[in-house]
Amino acid sequence: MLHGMKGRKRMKQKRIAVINDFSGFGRCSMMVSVPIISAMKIQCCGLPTAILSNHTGYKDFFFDDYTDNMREYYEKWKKLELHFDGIYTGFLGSVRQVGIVEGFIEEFADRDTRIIVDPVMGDNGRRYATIGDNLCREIRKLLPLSSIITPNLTEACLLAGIEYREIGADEEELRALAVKLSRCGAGNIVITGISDGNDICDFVWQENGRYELLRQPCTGSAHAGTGDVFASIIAADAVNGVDFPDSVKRAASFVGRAIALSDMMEVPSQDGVCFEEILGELAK
Ligand code: PXL
Repeated sequence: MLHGMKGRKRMKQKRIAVINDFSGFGRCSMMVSVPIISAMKIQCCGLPTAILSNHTGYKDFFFDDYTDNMREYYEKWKKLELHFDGIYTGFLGSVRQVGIVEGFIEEFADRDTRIIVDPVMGDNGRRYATIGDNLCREIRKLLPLSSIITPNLTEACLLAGIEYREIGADEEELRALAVKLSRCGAGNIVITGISDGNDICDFVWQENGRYELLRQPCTGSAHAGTGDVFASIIAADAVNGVDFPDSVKRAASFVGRAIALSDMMEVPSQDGVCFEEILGELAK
């Protein structure tokens, strides 16, 4: 054991700042990112955007907007002279938070910092309860700063400013959508969770214009928080230097298995996926 530790000591551990809400119950956002990114041997540091008792998919929730505290909070990180190999942004609780995130990136990112933007705005063609028109428009401003974005189809349409419809796995339509997002400044793009018959597909667009549609059999029912599980794996892999399409395959496979297990264990769809059961696999 000592020998192994000695070897590890020489390798510098990577560090990701996660800018996301803290929803105490429901297996999403920070509660998902911290265990997953940590399991992948990266130090995870959290800047909360809001504190919720449970996510907004439940009928009722406590919501404490953290906008007014965020700058003062991260100024202390500046004093600590922290550096991040990755900055991963998720759920934003107010329009002003977009400017705060831009400020954070300006302060903490250098040329090598990977910026993962998960534009958390909605699902199944509908926006989440707290996401208004202005916030939608504002979130677009983060695209030019991104190395990777991870929208689902609903979010990709909202970002591109087009009407949501079930495109399915039409590669030409998905390519056109990715081109639009790329023209808005996005780096690598993965449009996640596209339903096609009995399959779930992810459309992967790389900055160099290469694209592919990845497909796997649907393993079970839709659960909350799967986008957060997915994006956390993508963020950790990105700072670990994993090839983007390989990373998407790994994230999709992990989420697929977590969904299957959640159905087997009868986890209610709102309560997220019981990823804890297989978290150890990500450490390998
Ligand atoms: O999983 C996305 C998400 C994150 N954070 C909050 C949410 C949701 C989805 O409903 O409500 C607060």
